[in-house]
Amino acid sequence: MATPLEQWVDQVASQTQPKNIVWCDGSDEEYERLVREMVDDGTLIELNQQLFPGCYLHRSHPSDVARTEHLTFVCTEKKEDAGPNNNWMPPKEAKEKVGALFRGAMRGRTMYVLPYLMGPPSSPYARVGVEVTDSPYVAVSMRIMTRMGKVALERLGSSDDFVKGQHSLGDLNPERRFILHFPEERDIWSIGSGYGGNALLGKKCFALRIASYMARFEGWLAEHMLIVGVEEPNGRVTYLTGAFPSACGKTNLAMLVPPPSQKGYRVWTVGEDIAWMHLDEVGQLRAINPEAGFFGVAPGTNWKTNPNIMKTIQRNTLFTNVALRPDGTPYWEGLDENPPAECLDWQGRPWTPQSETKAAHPNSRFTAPARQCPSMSPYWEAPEGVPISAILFGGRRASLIPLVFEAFNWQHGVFLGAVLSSETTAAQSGAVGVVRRDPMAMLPFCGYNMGDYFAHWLQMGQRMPQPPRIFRVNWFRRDEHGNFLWPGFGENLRVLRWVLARVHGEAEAEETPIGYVPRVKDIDLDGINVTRDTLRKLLAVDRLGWLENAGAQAEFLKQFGDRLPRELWEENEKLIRRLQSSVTVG
Ligand code: GTP
Ligand code: SPV
Ligand code: MN
Repeated sequence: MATPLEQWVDQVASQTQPKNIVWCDGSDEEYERLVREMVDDGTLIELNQQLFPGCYLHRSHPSDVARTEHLTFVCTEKKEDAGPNNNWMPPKEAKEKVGALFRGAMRGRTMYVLPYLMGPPSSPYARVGVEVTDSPYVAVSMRIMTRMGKVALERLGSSDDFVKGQHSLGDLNPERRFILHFPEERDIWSIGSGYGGNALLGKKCFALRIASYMARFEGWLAEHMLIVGVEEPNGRVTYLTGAFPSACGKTNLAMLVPPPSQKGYRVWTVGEDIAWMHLDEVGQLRAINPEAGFFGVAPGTNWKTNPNIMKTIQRNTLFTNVALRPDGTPYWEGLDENPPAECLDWQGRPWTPQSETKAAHPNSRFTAPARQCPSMSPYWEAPEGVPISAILFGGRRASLIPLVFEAFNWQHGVFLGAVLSSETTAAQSGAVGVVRRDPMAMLPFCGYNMGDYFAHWLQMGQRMPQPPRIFRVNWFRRDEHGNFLWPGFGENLRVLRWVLARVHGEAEAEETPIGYVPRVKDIDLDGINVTRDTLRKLLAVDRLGWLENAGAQAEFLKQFGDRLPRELWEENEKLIRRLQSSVTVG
């Protein structure tokens, strides 16, 4: 008798007609063979093996460089279950329309079957997915990003408890590109893109969109969050998670290196993009990182801003859409103070500092094994996860949003997450720098109606005797000349220290209409080039600006109609009342 997995693979094969089928076991030999084949056919370019052993460059199709949210769909039976936050097609229509594109799509190509595990192998929270793909680049990337092959097959056995993902490069034409999710059947169909979040189906498609749907029914949370442990000089380690939209600093915060003046502090990385969080038997929220690798943003990454990731990506790393220097090493904007005199840009064209285009694509990325990161926590694969004491919501905001403030309570914190806003980045196709609301940094990733998602968050709070404290952070506030007011990166530790002190009841704060804001004296400015005056600006609460903002928040929340929990609407009303009374007094 064929297993459910074998039956499904047969079915996809008869639909897509590959010339052959390769079941991947996840071994080193298999990885090396696939890499060799891709170097031979030009899919990968070998980098300088003395300086970057095991590292390769991949150039994607120039129209296929970021997630395409307008081509991403959640196909629930009922439209309102997908919500205003998702594009929607009826499942039957979607399968007919996109099924036509899958028909014969793998002719002349090899189909790779990739069984994978999201979560540490020993964790009760780990889940099995299987991706079939005609892209060997996807196969080797999934080997880095997940626990792939034998370990997943062993876990699955002959069960049908796995998330099915079928992927084909198709013809890479955006007109025929679709990323479809069928959360009610736990299926993913992706065609026409080879790019990360569109094609590595374990990541955003499974671990966020499908998993968030499962989590709602099963009573847990699947979130776009980093997970980090901060060790203080006394040895105490406190774990927190942080939801920041794409390209807003999760990877950097997850592996922060304290500046020299912050002696005795240490940061332990557990995860840098996705957190699965469950309640343990005493109602403590615990987080696991479902991934085994990093798919991180290259531009802006250097030995000063993030030495830990720089160490991680010196070997066994795939670079996508970065520039190539004549000595066979990778380059991107912000890597060195001085750009190379000449190189090949991300499309392989000659580039010099005089060129008007960027050398690397703004969303160029690296794919690297997490275990190579020097700051990985000894508990990063702990089966039960790490206990979470605080949750940060952050985004890029040039004005209005203070460096940090704390929610009054869980419900107010959920509200802060629900109205999270950020300026858009190159991580998704479309305009960059436009302010948009991105609730919990999950707008592109929530696999169901966000009104229901907010209700689920509120409910989770009621199941926790001591829910994590919730904070809003913003490293990106600017002065009138457009310069960042806050140096960011390692210096963000100074903000985390206030967060920890609040968690442990060791710091005071000023109660303002928007939440608890630190006083200037509460943030350590020793050994940093930030004046008390600048810090005052960073922490300022512009009451009139906030009143206007509350109006915009109301508009945003309205779209969820009767699916919006009444509590969140009330939080906005209460905010307005607090602001109004303080404006007239002040
Ligand atoms: P995704 O992988 O897209 O989910 O992104 P991410 O949230 O992990 O973002 P990442 O840490 O890769 O940072 C994205 C960009 O923001 C990089 O260019 C960083 O150099 C920059 N960045 C990160 N932290 C800071 C900071 O504290 N201040 C400033 N000014 N820039 C930062
Ligand atoms: C993001 O865009 O948030 C990423 C990269 O982490 S991707 O996997 O492409 O979604
Ligand atoms: Mn991400």
